[in-house]
Amino acid sequence: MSQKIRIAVQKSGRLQEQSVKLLKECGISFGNGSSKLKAEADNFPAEILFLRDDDIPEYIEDNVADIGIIGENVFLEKQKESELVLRLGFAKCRLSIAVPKSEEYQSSNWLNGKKIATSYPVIVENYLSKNNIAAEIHEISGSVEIAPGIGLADAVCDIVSTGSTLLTNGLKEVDTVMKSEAILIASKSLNPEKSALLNELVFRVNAVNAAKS
Ligand code: PRT
Ligand code: ZN
Repeated sequence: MSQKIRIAVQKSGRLQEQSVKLLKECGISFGNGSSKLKAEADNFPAEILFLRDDDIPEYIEDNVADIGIIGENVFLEKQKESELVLRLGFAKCRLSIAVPKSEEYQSSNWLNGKKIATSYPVIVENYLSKNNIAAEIHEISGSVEIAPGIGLADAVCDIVSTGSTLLTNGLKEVDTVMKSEAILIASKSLNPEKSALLNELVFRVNAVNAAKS
């Protein structure tokens, strides 16, 4: 019985275009799924699933998808059963602590007793315990950067790319919690046939990336 590997990519958002482009550069051709949930590849035993990035780790853990492309930040936050196979070099950003510009921030001790707004409570919790800081985490799902301005929190921990969003909201970046980029993740329980397909894909991605550099 020949199997198809199920590859999860973001349905829409910052990872979508480059994830699809990478698969196509690997010679996997399929119809674009902006309105669909899945697409069959014509020339590779694969099915592409279009999902919200946050859901991808869970779909892999639940064996609905076999492999997927997500940001390393989401991979670390979700703590699901899957493994990091390859860093892909796009969607580079960092998860950083930012505080109001006027604050005199010397070290992470400043955060003691403070309230931090974030969409990444697990990662922030680890950062706080690693640095021996007792702070309150306030989880919000979007527009984190406005939290200090409206009195919801003293600091934020959010994704930063150019830094202009922080700047417009009167915040300054004071510490990098982690660096992130798009990564390929895979289920830890692929059968031999799917493992072979993953190896083939990794081989092609490496060839594509080597040709670019
Ligand atoms: O709908 P879905 O849940 O699938 O998407 P999403 O809205 O959760 O994610 P999306 O598409 O915004 O981002 C997907 C992934 O791209 C993230 O998990 C990161 O790994 C990565 N990435 C890279 C970024 C950025 N760059 C980025 N700049 N994710 C978010 N941002 C945000 C940032 O939070 C800030 O508010 O973009 C804003 C602008 O950033 P500045 O610093 O350039 O101003
Ligand atoms: Zn998301």
